[in-house]
Amino acid sequence: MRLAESANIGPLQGNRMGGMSLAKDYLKVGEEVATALSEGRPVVALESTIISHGMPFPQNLDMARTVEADVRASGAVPATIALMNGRMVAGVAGRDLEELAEKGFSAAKASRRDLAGLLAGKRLAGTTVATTMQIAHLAGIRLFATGGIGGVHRGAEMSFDISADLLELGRTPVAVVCAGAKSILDIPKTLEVLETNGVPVLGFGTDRFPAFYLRDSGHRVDFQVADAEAAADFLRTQWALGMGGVLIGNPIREEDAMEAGYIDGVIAEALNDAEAGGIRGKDTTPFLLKRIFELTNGESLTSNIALVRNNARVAATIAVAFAGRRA
Ligand code: PSU
Ligand code: MN
Repeated sequence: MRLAESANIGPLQGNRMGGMSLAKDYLKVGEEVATALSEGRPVVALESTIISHGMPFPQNLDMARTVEADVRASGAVPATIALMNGRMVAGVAGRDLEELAEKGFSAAKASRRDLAGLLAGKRLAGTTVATTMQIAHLAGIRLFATGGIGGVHRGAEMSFDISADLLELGRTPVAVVCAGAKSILDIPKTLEVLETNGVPVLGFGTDRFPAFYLRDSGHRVDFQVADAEAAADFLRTQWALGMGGVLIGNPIREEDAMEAGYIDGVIAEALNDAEAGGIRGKDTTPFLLKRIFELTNGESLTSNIALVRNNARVAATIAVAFAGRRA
């Protein structure tokens, strides 16, 4: 079955302006990733804002390496994605990965609107879910694992702060495996905006949308998929129709989850601190994550790493199922 072509990059395509002009001219795919893709083998994209802005050094570097190993152990090739030296890189490795982890907040955070500016400026940047989806799609990668997506912030009716992740999911045909969204966000509004953008939300082995540190947000998903084969069938259908992204919620394992009353209190305090500090825009999510880490004495990080690993394994098994029956 041929997959419908996506017009994701739109006006850039076929628009020669001298020198580099096709989006793919700005793309560097690592050798191992390129070989796997050309042979139709399963590949899983991994984002890097979680490395630069989501976790402290050196645990972020350790997490990045461990998650890559998890993807491999589940039968797929990992492709960590970031911006480096004017290129979108799919397959960041070795010293480059270390540099991104060490730089932390002094690396840029690249969402969709930042992409051209950061490439033109040859900046080092972690890519958000939105930008990682864009780059994965350009490279030909269909599955992507992360921790949590960005969403509609609490108080968005005043601030209008809605993550570009939700719009990207509507337009770019990549499946994002996540542990739901944290309650630093307004989860019901996040689900509404996903619906508006035509994004199906699946529950992997559950009918509940997970809430990151918690297995259940109290909200339902649109479709429950029992296993990787069922998820792969869903994706094949979605993309045969020429449709965009899919969000797959994979709940944190029971033993890694946090206690609801406790984490809700911590999140409320972090939100107060953000308000008091006048934190806005793209700084909001990194600030809140850092505060939650501090307020829990690092306990949130342990859960966070556990859930990212869980998502990487599930994304890899879905990638294997997807590649299997496509071949
Ligand atoms: N949620 C997390 N950890 C993260 C992020 C979200 O638990 O690291 C990052 C992801 O890269 C996500 C981005 O795409 O924050 C969303 O940022 P914003 O709300 O500014 O769109
Ligand atoms: Mn925002």
